[in-house]
Amino acid sequence: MSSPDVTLVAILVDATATLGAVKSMPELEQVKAKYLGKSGSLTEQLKSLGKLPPEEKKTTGAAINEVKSQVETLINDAKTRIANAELASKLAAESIDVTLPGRNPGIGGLHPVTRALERIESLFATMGFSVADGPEIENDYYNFTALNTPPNHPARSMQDTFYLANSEHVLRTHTSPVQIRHMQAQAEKGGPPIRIICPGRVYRCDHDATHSPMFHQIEGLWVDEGISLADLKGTLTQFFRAFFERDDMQIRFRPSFFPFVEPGVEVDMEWENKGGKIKWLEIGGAGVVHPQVLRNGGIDPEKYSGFAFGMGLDRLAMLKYGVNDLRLFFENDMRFLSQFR
Ligand code: 2NL
Repeated sequence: MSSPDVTLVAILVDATATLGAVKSMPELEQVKAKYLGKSGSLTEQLKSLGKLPPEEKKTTGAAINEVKSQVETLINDAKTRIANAELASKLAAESIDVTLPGRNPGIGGLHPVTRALERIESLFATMGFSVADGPEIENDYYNFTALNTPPNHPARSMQDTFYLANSEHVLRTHTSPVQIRHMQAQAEKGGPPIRIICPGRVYRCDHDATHSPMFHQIEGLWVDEGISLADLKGTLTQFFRAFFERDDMQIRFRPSFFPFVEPGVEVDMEWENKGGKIKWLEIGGAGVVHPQVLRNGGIDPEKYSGFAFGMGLDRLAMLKYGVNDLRLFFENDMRFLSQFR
């Protein structure tokens, strides 16, 4: 066996090199055990002290302890170095580059039909109309009977109307039932004046390029003493000119028939197509509210009269924003919708 001094120097040289190269905490623990563990080289040195003659114990013991404390210092240095390196790499991995542009949260925008609706609502508001709504599932009475629709009318057929399984309820085919309900509620509160528009989803058994089983309608109703067809013509002409921003737009009223009005009219507007040709475009229906419909709404037709109208909201949005296929409104394709943001 070599002298303790030579061995101690060898241990110190070895520890300096090994601990200088250690890269991780687990590795450091292993290296530490190699020198200071239960059977580590320095521990073995201390154990062998007992075999030495008493006069050598003191100096050799002091030498071993000196090396031991140097190895401990090396271990602490390595620990600090590894901890710093681990922290640095963790910080690098988690670093936030505050100069990067922010993530776009995609704030979205209003659907073109909603945009058209908000525009229509605010235009009618300037003429004193408020907005009313009601249930999309209606009973036969409010959807048909109260509107003077005869029992055998084709609109009542299952070909045209979605019936619920109980066959008493339907998906409303127009928003007129909202107006009946509103007249009844208003009758309880002393009757007219009534000036409302009723926008909303309506449903019909129809599906092709120009028809969707669900679409949007907007109806309007003005009931008071002395309201006539002249008020209807003025109100709708004013509305269409404002909506399409065409002060000289011509609106035409053609005699027509709907069970809930008398007289009834079809409303056409002047429209310039792509070739620059002026055409008449049918845009809605209207009329003077039938006396029986007023009675069904709890209103005395001897005292009051009114006009009502209905038009397709989707169609108005298509014309306003130049959309040529109704189905685009309901497919929710972002390539289409994002054009309206
Ligand atoms: C159309 C036809 C119309 C009405 C709707 C109505 C409502 C009540 C009383 C009387 Cl409560 N009339 N609404 C009147 C005439 C025509 O709509 O072609 N819509 C797109």
